[in-house]
Amino acid sequence: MILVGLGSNLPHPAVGCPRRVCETALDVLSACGATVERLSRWYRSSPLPASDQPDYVNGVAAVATALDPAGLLAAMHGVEERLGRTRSAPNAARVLDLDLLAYREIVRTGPEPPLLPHPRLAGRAFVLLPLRDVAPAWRHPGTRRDIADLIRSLPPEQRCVPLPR
Ligand code: PH2
Ligand code: MG
Ligand code: MG
Repeated sequence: MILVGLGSNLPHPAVGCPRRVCETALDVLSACGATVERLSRWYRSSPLPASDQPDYVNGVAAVATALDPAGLLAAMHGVEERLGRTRSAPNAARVLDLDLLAYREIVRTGPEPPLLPHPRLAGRAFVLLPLRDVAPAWRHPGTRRDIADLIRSLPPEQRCVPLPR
């Protein structure tokens, strides 16, 4: 399973609202060599850490690709750039964020990106809830904890609710 996380909390001037940005990102990513095999529901989530930024739209896609992890990450950065992402401060509001969450069973802790699985995946409802939609039997390749267990361990205060289809 190769899993990509999507997030947006700013509109794109031409593409539209955050949800449209995420949907468009998947079309562009498919054209760049990673085709979408399964897609979660879209979720509305409060920014983490809590701030007065707009809510995010988040989702997770399972993709099929011949690219290796570094190649896929480069393609994802290309999609972010095509959709007008400018990199400012960490956790700043953004038009599009694509994160490589997991690449099959690979565990990689450095030195170069991508770190796999994504190092902050476990504590985030906006990753784990959509991840369960696409891969309900998924296990963290490093810790071997399954998705249900990870979701049970989430702190209760993270708001993350599915949007109507
Ligand atoms: N991404 C972040 C930081 N905080 N919060 C939510 N709800 N959704 C995100 O995608 C998100 C975030 C950094 O990538
Ligand atoms: Mg991110
Ligand atoms: Mg990112």
